[in-house]
Amino acid sequence: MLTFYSDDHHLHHGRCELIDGRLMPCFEMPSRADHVVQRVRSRALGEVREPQDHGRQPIERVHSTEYLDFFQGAWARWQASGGEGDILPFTWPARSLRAIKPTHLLGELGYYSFDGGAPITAGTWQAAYSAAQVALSAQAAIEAGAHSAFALCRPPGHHAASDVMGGYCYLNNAAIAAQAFLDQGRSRVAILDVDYHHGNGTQAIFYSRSDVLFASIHGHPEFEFPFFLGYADETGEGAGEGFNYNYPLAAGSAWEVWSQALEQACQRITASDAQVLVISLGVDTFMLDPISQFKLDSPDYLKMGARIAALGLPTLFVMEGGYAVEEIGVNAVNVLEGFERALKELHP
Ligand code: SP5
Ligand code: ZN
Repeated sequence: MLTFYSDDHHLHHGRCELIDGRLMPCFEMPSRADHVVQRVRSRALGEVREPQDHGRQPIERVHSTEYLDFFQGAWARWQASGGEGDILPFTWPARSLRAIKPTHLLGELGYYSFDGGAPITAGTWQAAYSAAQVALSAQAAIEAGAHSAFALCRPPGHHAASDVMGGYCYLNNAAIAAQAFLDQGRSRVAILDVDYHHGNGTQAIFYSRSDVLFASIHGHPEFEFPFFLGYADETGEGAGEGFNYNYPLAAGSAWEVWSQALEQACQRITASDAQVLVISLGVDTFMLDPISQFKLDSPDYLKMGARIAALGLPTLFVMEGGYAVEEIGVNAVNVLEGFERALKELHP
């Protein structure tokens, strides 16, 4: 399997996030992607390629121009106003307030975010832009005939909506790639989100559309971030009714329970007539993940990849979360190796 990867992710390194009332070093750190690319290389999964630059246009198919302009220009404005340290929002237009965009940078950041978990640093735009190009380059490889590809994106993307950042995410890499498939002639794409957290951004982007089926398996929003989306009764609206499926699971869920949700999601994908599959590949479902509460073990990721392969669709894997840094490479690459092994058994 081809991997696409850019060293530009190192340009994004937030200092801290608020966890359980304490400021902690950001769990979403550069060594995550470094471990994954090292594992890709040590397992000889296949060639690792630099992304090509597809420009801002395919990103604008998913994100609003105003949002992108704000994000791209935020650091220069911060510096010009004498700001030091990361740009972090602290006020949001929640119920009882008005969602009018302020002129102050921190007000505008509150307008364009849903939590304080997405710090903007000097290199955040460039890192996120390159991650989107990584996803688009892997998408292009599949459009050019590859059966699968791995977009080793960092920062991740699935919490980002059209004009909202949060949850370590700025640009929705999986959604951008899915939209590119549609723009290049595919009529339906399925996105399967296996990250521990609900892919609220991806769901929001495609919620009223029938050209993208979205299915997500995640910690129940009653107890887990992002708390305010991801219930099972969210099945799409308007033309999108029947094209959104959520599988919220209890804390402590291990493979036996998790794999039943996977089976249901896979059956929905098969029934959807999707021509291509995008996997939002988070491995924060791992038992030792420091911020998550599922109990998958490393060999389970091989089985996950095998079940995904049985769908028989061209498949783009897009890296999302996973914070057990020592094991993230093994777990992520296990999904890809399980996928490839199963393909060989299905089509020797
Ligand atoms: C892409 C992705 O996986 N984003 C996840 C963002 C999660 N941010 C909130 C983390 C809250 C962690 N609470 C953990 C409590 C441990 N005692
Ligand atoms: Zn996650």
